[in-house]
Amino acid sequence: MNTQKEVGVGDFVLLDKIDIENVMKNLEIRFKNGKIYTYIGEVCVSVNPYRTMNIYDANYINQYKGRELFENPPHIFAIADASHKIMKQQGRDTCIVISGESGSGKTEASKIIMKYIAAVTNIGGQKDIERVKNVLIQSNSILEAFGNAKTNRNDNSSRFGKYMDIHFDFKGDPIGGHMNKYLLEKSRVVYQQPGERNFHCFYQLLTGANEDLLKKLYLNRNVNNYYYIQQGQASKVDSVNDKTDFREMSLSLNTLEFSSADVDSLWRVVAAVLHLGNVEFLTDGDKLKIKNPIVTKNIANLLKVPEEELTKSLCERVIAACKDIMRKEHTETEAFYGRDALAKAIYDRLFSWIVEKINSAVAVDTTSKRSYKSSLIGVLDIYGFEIFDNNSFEQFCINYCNEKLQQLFIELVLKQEQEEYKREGVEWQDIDYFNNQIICDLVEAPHKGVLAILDEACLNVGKVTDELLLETMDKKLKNHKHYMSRQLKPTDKSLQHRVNFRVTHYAGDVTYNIIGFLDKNKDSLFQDFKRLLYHSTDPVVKAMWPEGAQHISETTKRPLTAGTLFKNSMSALVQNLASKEPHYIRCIKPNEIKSPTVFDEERIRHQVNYLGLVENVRVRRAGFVYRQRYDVFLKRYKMISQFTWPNFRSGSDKDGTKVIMDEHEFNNDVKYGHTKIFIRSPKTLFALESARNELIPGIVTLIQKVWRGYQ
Ligand code: AD9
Ligand code: MG
Repeated sequence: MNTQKEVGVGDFVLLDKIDIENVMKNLEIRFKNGKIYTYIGEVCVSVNPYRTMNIYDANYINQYKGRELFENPPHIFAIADASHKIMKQQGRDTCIVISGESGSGKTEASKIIMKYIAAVTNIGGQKDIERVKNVLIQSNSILEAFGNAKTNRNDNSSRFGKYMDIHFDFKGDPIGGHMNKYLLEKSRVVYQQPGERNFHCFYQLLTGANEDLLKKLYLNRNVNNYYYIQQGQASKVDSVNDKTDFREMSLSLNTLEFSSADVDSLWRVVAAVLHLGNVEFLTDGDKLKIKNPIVTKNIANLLKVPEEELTKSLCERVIAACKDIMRKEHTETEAFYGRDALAKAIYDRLFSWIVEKINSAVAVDTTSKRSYKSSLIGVLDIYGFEIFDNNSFEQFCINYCNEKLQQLFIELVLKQEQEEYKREGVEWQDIDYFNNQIICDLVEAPHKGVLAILDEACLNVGKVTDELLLETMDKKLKNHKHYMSRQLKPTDKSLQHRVNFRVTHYAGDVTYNIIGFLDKNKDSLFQDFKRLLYHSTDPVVKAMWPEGAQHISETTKRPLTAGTLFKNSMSALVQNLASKEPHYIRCIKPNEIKSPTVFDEERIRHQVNYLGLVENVRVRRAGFVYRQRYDVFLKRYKMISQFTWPNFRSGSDKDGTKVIMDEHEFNNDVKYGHTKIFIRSPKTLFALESARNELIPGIVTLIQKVWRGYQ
């Protein structure tokens, strides 16, 4: 058997001394021994192994199924099982929040959880439940094709946030689900940094589609022929096989009941985006023209709109002023801007349409008896904290989202844990931790947060530039500890450019480039495009643009900005998660080079620090390694005392618990709260467990004897 020295401890609270050095040492020993999971109580820390692990097969599933956390070595299955158990036994909604920086293993973790849930449910093999399970699992390849991309941090980086509710019937079998998605990084459709790719689907299509399909879409296989997908010069990715991914995704589209007409429309829209990137303009005399009209002709065919209308809306816009309707020709810059905005919007709507199709394929049948008394498990897999050479509005939103999740973790795990001790009347010495609420405020506070300042600037149409916006931000935020710009600190090297500002996030300093913030926040699209697409003869395309039905002279309310919509969606998400019984997976990225062996001490130490893991262990340990409601505790351990076995009848569950602890002389290590027992040392817990284990064979024999007696 391996000693503790060789494989470390499975729960950080079992360390002799709790400090960053010992936490790091334990992580390293475990990583090097292929133990990627370690607990902090009920929180699971997961280190990305960057290799295929043989720990997810049927044998492992059986080992964890229905077991308690401490009965087996740490595993993500145990967390999924715990979540499922609570949901099933207590009828409470639970959630699993997966967090960690980009490339740390969140999406893989969420897929492992889904697979586990699918494997342990529907023992009876009922057809409708089997269908739901298939949809849940197969939707991943579609979502990843359209929502993931290679970035410089991760070859399969999620570029949207995903929250999936899985509904279960009272027996614990999945009967449906619903997915919420958060802000897709649509700027990637028209631009990629060096070394990055556009969304996977474009490369999958060009590599995996048959000649017939390509011909119908006026495409050829050469990625370099399409401006929108070759800017990063990284179309081949070692760890990605576009051809097999295309096949898998196409099969999934079939399973999910996308009709052949749906699939046909889907690829036509994707192809139209590719062609849009090649549309160029020229000024002939003083008239703006399309330089390559054959391309617009193809796009018009693909989107099923009249070619002249498409050309018109690319070259000019209609303006309604004082009931007069006029046409105004674009400048070349405006035309390119409009073209890119159109490509982004089309792709974004396509993605939303796909998500809605998946949702309807997996929707709970509310008329069925099964949906009666259902409860759910929510699984959250978002885009992780990220820092690139050039960070824009999207990184700002992504990193803000991570701040919100860290805040939720602090609130539920560090703060409420300490509050629980107080509430239960247990003596407690407070443990300090960094509270990132101050950074959330910097972003979201009404009137004075970055998003509010940005919105105010967006109201001043035409007058405010990104540079002026930065000046206002500097004025309003100059005293904030977590905000800095060059204008405030001209000597700071990381702020070389006048257009940069820096936010000190919980996970590190990020320098953002303000250029583009206003545009991306306004997120506007010329009305002409909306009307054009609404009048498409393709029903799928038309349905994506309902607002195009509006007449030009109808005044529309100013839509909410992208930043405000995102802020609202984050606030709803956090509220939703907080209302459920949470489980946490905290993912760690071991190195920057995707190596299965390198334990990059500095990078990991940084993550351990900002995730607040040491504080988490301290709260858990200085407190109590184990707490349990008296009724549950008694049920598990009543067999180890003659006074409580088979039933305790001389008092409350709390009294029964005290009798057990008295008899085994554990009282010094225990506090009795109002509703729960708190045990300080793991040794006591182990002693309780071994006392129970020793008795189990005896009990089994006894039961066997009784059973034989009956035969
Ligand atoms: V991002 O925030 O979406 O950019 P994630 O989702 O945290 O990021 P992801 O799950 O995509 O990271 O993991 C990155 C890569 O690490 C995967 O593509 C795998 O190659 C690798 N990985 C992660 N977890 C595991 C695992 N449990 N087993 C094997 C893994 N490989
Ligand atoms: Mg991901």
